[in-house]
Amino acid sequence: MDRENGNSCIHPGVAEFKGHNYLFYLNDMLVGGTGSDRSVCVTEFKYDENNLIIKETADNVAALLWQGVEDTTKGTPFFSVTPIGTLNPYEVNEAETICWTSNIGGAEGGFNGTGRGVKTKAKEAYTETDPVTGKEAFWQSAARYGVAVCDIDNEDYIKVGNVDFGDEEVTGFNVSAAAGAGTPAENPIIDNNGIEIFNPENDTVSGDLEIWLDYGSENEKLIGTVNITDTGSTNTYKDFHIDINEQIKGIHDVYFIARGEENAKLFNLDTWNFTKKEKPPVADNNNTQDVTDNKVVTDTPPVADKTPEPVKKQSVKIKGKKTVKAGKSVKLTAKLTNVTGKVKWSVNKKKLAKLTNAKKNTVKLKAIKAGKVKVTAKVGKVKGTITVKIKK
Ligand SMILES: [Ca+2]
Ligand SMILES: [Ca+2]
Repeated sequence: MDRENGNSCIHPGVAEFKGHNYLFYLNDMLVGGTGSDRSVCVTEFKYDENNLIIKETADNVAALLWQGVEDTTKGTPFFSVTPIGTLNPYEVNEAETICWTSNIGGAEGGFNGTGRGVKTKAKEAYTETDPVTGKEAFWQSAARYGVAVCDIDNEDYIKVGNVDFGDEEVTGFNVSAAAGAGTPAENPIIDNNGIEIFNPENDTVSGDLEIWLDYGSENEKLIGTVNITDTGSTNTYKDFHIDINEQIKGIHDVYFIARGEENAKLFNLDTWNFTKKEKPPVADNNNTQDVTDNKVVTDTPPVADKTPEPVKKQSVKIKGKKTVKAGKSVKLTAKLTNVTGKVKWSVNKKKLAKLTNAKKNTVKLKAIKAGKVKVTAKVGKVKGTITVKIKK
């Protein structure tokens, strides 16, 4: 890949997971990001026959725009990866498991002061003398005590992708959170623009955490709100619980949206999990046998398993860049879930854009004139659409 946004210090690392190779690195693409205020990124890569990393080209770079960011303030696309698994919501999940974070109201500010989205920090401060340098070192604290989410402003949200609820009666939600009494900072650090620099140790003021399924889609649903109150301090974590009574099926994106006072940090989050109604154990009638006169008599005749096959959710989703300049092309990919067959592509305004090079699951959209076009991918009766904006 090319250097992103001129960033020179990306601390990269590679990992192989489930047969995929991933590069983790840092860039400063987010609002308020600078050479030293960086965000973590991940992209998938492949090796060639000589075990060298194949460089990404403009064609196979999938922009992250479909992840919910309509524009990048710094102009260049950035990367995402296709999910290869699902998250179990009934296990205790770290709140710092984040697919995406931003602010639904678009509050800006970044590193200094109120920012779009959340940050993470070591859950507890901890220092010890480094045996090599003899100096006080604090960097082990996250490894020892874990990580918490901080810098949570009004309307900041955390998106957690591909959460598989199965088909369960969801009974509740637990979250480990911390909030203080909102005591003003004793020695705030003010930057050159007069803005208070964010200090993760400053006090928080309490607030609400809303739990949404598929926020922003036509199926969005608020399933509960946790009122997070003063736990004694901004670093004292306590468990909060709310009851939920919802039958939730299948895979959803979960959004945690913070609500509360403006211009304040509301609370910190450590872990969360949903609870579900335990299903009664299935009575095993078929193996009860009486032996009479050498004949095997079953108490109850074996019953054919009449449980219908669960209906699998079918979908066609189109992924790709949502903005393109007239004269340029963009590659769109149809992601099929539980459907098979040929993808039929169509575009609603043929004067503005045309579709070429249709392959198995991809098509090239050639932008002709400025405007908005809707592209549809249809497989049998299941279809998905994407709106692409063509700029002059
Ligand atoms: Ca924030
Ligand atoms: Ca945590």
